[in-house]
Amino acid sequence: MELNENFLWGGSIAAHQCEGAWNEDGKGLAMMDVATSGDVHHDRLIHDEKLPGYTYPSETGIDFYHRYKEDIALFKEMGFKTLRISVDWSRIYPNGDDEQPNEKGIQYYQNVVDTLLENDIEPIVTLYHFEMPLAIVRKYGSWTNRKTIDLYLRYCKTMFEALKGKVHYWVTFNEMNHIDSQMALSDFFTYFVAGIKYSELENAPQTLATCAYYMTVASVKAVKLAREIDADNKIGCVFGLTPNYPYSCNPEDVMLSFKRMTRDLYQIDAMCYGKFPEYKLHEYQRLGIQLDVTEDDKMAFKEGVLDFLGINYYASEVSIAKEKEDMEKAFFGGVKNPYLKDSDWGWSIDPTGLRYLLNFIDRRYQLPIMITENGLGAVDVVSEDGKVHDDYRIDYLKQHLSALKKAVIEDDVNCIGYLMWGPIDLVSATTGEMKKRYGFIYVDKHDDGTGSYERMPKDSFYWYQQVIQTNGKD
Ligand code: BGP
Repeated sequence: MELNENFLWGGSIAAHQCEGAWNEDGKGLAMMDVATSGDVHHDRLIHDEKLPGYTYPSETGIDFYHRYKEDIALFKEMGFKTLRISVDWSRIYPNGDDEQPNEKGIQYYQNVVDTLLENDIEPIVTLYHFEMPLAIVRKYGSWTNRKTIDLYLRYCKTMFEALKGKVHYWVTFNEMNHIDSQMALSDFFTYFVAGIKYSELENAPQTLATCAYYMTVASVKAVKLAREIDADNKIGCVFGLTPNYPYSCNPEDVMLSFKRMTRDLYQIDAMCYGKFPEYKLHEYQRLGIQLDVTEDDKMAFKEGVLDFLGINYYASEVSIAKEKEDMEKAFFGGVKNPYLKDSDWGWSIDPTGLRYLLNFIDRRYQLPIMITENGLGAVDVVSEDGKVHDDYRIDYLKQHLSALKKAVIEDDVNCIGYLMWGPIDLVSATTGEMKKRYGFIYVDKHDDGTGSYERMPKDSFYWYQQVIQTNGKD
């Protein structure tokens, strides 16, 4: 069994987790620049500015900003057909509302994209991967303010024009659904997406709904803009999705599970069906939440239907209506699935969940799907022979690829690509740690920022090379 020859094999990285160079070449402060490394509970701490005495892992990242050529050469060696990168908005408009974009920031992304193209690697560019200029949060109140849509569109326009003819795959947002998903009800997830802390909100339901709505409008407007600038552009939006299972066949469990599984699909509905869904507007009405829906927005939904859907898949969840006290809680909410093992960070490992999710999304939207993230965060040890033997990672990825192939070949799901998350070790988004590693390529950097930053292929590097060469043949 193998996939077709146009299948997009590759990986995904994000600017704030790899670039470093946080204050070089005119860059401003972005939201994630003020997130520290994790505390004992593996949650990152967020401040309003950088404070002395804390470690801010995004400051140095893995130094991709200076080493991108070397890293892209390694991706090429693995045979990557594509690499998904993100643009750090604060490199382009350091204060969010600057009169002119920062030319050095633009130049850097042009250089990265040129290097990818020279290596026959198709760039996929995410415009918003938690890297909004902090100044927009402070001055305009982030996505609670309609003005942020204009600032975002101006930034998108700058990038669409700067990379015109070179980049044909764009992603408007990464995981905006976490503003209002099961997972979002923590400071870190709402901060991640919109730079606001859930626990500090006076009227959280209203604020989160407003942010979610304005981001959705911003996305559909960006889709239209991208097409106007280059008709060959294909534009997607990436969602972080976790399939939800009922703990039992008790209809109460099934109902709760269905509610959770579909809770944050309204944004995807809005982007795929050409209108913001009535069921969500009715729900808001019932809850006394007011949305400022304009005629212009309604037109934007019609004109901004996505070309493809990106899915980040890591784990599944389990719901039970009447939770017993002794039940073990799961990382992503709900209770632990007794049939599944967890990663070292408590994320359930569920390859079948990937097949299930692919089927679910394919049948609901019938749009091309790209798996834009999937991978295993693990502690890697450099052995006495100086190598990393990460057979656990190979095993994880093998199982997930097998599930993906079943979805494509046996279930006829229209999946056009698989991008492994973190093909090179990165700063972890949720914990800020370096010890949570995903890569095919080891980076010699430790949690305190020390290390040579040298790169070294792990065993999985050669395994993935083989996968790509054979188009995923068993
Ligand atoms: C996704 C994010 C990524 C990435 C991944 C793994 O939600 O889009 O940025 O980091 O999760 O998370 P972590 O790095 O915390 O293990």
